[in-house]
Amino acid sequence: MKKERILVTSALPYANGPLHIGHAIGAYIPADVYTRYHRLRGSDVVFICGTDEHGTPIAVTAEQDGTTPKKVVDKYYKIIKKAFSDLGISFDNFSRTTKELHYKNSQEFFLRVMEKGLIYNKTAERPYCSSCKKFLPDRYVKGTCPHCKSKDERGDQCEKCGKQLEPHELLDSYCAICEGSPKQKKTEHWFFKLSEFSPKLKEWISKQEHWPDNARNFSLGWISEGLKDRAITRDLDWGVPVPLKDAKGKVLYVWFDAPIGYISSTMEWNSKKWKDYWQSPDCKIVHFIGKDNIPFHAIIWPGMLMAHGDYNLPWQISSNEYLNLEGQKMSTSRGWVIWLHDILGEFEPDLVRYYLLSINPAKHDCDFSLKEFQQKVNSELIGTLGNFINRVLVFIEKKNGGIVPEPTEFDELDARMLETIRGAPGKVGREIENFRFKEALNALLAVAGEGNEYFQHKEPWKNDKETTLYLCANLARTLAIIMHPMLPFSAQEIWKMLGLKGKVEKREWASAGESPIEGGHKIGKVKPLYGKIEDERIDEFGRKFLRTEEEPKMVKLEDFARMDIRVGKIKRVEDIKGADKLCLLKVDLGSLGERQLVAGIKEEYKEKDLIGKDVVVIVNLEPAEIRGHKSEGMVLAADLDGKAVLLVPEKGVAAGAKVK
Ligand code: B3M
Ligand code: ZN
Repeated sequence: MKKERILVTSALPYANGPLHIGHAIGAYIPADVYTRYHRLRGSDVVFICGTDEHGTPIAVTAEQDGTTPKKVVDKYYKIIKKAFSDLGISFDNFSRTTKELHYKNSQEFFLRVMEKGLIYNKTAERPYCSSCKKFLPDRYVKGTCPHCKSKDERGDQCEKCGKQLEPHELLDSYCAICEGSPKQKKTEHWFFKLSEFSPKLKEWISKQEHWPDNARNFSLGWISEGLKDRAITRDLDWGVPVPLKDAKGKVLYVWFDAPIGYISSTMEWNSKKWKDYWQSPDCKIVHFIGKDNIPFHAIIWPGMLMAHGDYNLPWQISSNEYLNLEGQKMSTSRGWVIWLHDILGEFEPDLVRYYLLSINPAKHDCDFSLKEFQQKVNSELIGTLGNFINRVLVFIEKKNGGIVPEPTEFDELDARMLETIRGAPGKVGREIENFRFKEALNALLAVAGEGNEYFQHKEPWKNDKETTLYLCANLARTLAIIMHPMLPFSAQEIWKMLGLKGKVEKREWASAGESPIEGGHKIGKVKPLYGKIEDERIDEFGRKFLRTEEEPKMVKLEDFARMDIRVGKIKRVEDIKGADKLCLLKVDLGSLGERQLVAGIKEEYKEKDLIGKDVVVIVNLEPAEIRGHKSEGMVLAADLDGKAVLLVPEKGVAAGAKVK
């Protein structure tokens, strides 16, 4: 049979920051599962990616950090590449769009489409910042989204409602660098005649019945609104230069060059074979992306490819919905995010892959919660899969000297177990082939669950153990193969513990349905597959990496000025009976006299350390009664992991001195 030929791509991440868990499950883990599966199937599959290093995302980051775009991309290319490798994302090639080959490809692509009369130039008005002395394309300009009225959105796309934007559409726009208000100024740009492709794209997309609803419905909806020509150049000095004499200071729009990066990365992988994937009509190109990238991959990119004419159109576009974090939208600017390097620094990659796949937001937005991560890993992954493997292998090691016994006769349960082994690759494989990754994980767990039940019913500690252990050892091997796409690290661990040679990834998928481990086979050294995630570990992780505070609310200077804050000297300390945390302070506030305050510092400070200490007190807080004691103000303290640390003036000042 002819091998299936597939090119898998994952969206090229912008090299302007590290990756977080939302990225990982959006476009990378599913693509990796799909690719690893097809490798085992013996498909002719190549997995391509790289960093997207152009455009205003990079240029703005560089300006804000006071550095150069080149330094930004060099830094994040390394960080991103490492995170992917730690997570086990098995790209065949991971390139960068700043490579020479890619500049050449993008410029040739542009010229080719222009020769065909599908790119034209026109003078247009664009926002210009006169204090920064530059045009403000895309993310250089911010303002209010005209659709959902969300504030401080970027000029290319609204994060809140997801709509594509043009910089001039923003309301109350301002320069992202100096916050000045831009003026409209004339400038020349080159436009791609996307409008011309409306009928062709519509017809083509209508035929893609195998596309998921999100990509297909969205695209058809967009086309029915009428496609407009798109400016594909920008006034910017960072990017692929427009290859025309009269286009000085202009670069290609990042969304024009980035998808061409898929082709460049494939060429870089193999300078001859790339054509088998991009030009041979039997190749299926599968793009894995996040949902905000649908318009580019389902419409604009196919339109560009139709215009160019020499390359295959995508076969499938698999995109995930958003991942929330503890019930809130993730936001990198607010720090409400879990970075991949942080979570991978603390937990094994397969635990992260497992949990993310188990909540895979294919159809709906999903929520990442640390407690659920802990609970699902402990009860499902360890409780079912890890438990089966450990139980069986420890039993073989302890009760049979590490040797898989020769089977005897098969009873009904044994025969059913043999069927489970035979059917397992089909059950999991079907789901992966249909891009149903969560379901594939569930099918895998169901097979492990059947193993547990079988072992329990057969009671090998009481009855004849031979056939049971023989079948269980073979089922463990089956599991190692069928879990490899999803949990590649622990699949290899099982392989080793089973005493099998080589790499599990070199096996054939269908062979997972066989039982080739024979009686007499010696297994390897057994150790627990995964360690349980204890409460302390997950709490500690949350404290360290999940900033729970909201963005500070702005107050006016007048509001602050209304507070009367003074330095006071602690004169006496009294206990409050029955209170663990509270004590009573008598504080000298100079001209305001002595005041009594209730303070929550009993656990942290002893009486003798407090007497004579200068502290900072809000003195015009409305008096309150706490535990039967009057409190006329508040002592200020900083929070150190839930413990109070008193604020004290850096030098001696008189009691009653104002804080301003
Ligand atoms: N860099 C957008 C993103 O990271 C963009 C994807 C390009 S894929 C060709 O969300
Ligand atoms: Zn400015």
